[in-house]
Amino acid sequence: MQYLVEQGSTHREVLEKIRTQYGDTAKILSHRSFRTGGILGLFGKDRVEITFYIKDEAPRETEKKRSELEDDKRRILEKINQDRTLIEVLTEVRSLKEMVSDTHTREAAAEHASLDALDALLEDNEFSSAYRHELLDKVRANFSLEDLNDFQRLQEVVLEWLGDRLVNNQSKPKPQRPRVIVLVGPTGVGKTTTIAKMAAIHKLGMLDLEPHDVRMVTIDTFRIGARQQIETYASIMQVPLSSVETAKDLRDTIALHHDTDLILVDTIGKSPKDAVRLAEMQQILEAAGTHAEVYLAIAATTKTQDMLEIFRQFEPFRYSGVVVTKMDETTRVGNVLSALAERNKQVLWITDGQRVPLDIERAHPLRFLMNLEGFRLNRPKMEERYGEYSDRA
Ligand SMILES: Nc1nc2c(ncn2[C@@H]2O[C@H](COP(=O)(O)OP(=O)(O)OP(=O)(O)O)[C@@H](O)[C@H]2O)c(=O)[nH]1
Ligand SMILES: [Mg+2]
Repeated sequence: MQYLVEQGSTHREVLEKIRTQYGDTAKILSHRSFRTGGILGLFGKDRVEITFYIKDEAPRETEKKRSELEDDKRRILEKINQDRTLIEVLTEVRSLKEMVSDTHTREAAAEHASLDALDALLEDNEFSSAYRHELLDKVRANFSLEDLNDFQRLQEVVLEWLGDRLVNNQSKPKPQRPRVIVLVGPTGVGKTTTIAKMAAIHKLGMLDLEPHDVRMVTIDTFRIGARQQIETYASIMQVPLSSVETAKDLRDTIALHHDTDLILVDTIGKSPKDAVRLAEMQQILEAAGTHAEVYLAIAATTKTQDMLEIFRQFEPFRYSGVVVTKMDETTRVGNVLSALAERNKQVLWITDGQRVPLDIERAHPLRFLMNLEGFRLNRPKMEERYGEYSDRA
């Protein structure tokens, strides 16, 4: 705070001086009168002195700002009030917004109980959420609210959609000699066992096949146990076996046995993460020529996400079909169906046990559809659509 003093002849004069200079900010503290000049108390002049202080500037600033803000507010309000169009547009936007959110709420409320029930069935069968969404969207697009009341019909149609995705519509490979089938896949999925099963059913002419002249080839020569395993199968089934280590070996073996009907190539189990080894094996397999059919073996127990990753990692082998192994080890097949549908892969064979050669069958949509828990399947209708299916005990 600033203290100041002003003098004058009269009280009034001094006050006026102060007011002119400082306005209302000057606050009077005290005043006094005194005489000045003259001789021996004579001829002197009466004077007045006022002491005052100036109020701090800060409150004035705040007040100024507040009043400025009030002014701005008033100006804006005036502007808005003048601009009726803007107000109308804003009102319109607000009501549209309310309408949209209302519709959403109504739609959510209108989700039919059959859709919830279907979703629960799919989830229970371990279908991936992506495939469940796809199927439910398809139902919404194809079923009226009234149609949805017939849950039995809804199940039948969904089963048909699932089945249609499994139908093997691949063109049959041109018959050639030798037909070469190569089985690749992650470690321990059952490649060697499946090769042995396939060798047996083709040699013996099981599952409506013609008897074939068959040879097995292994490139799994590094692991003693692995070699013994396939040698045992070969000797029990009396199927000739060749071991190859290089691309040249494989090319020579195929050339040497050009009059064989079917050459089945077993490969080394590789972790799909082992990219270098996979690339080495791929180089060897190139020697089988472009006409070799490569199948990917995958266990039915694999999670959807892992299956998708395996599909991706083995893509360089350009496999044309999938063999689903170990179907006996799971009661839920939604994971398999989801992954197959997502990558549009075709299942050719299914294995469901350790018995060679019994536990193998051609993939049939009913094999998967019958495995779905909780779905009511109209078997005669499905067989009409996909052909007869004989389940093995
Ligand atoms: N439950 C069941 N077991 C199977 C099936 N197929 C193979 N197996 C078993 O799975 C195990 C591994 O089988 P392999 O044929 O050696 O598997 P692999 O893919 O050749 O294994 P690696 O060569 O080590 O990669 C063995 O114990 C088989 O008996 C099947 O369909 N169901
Ligand atoms: Mg093996």
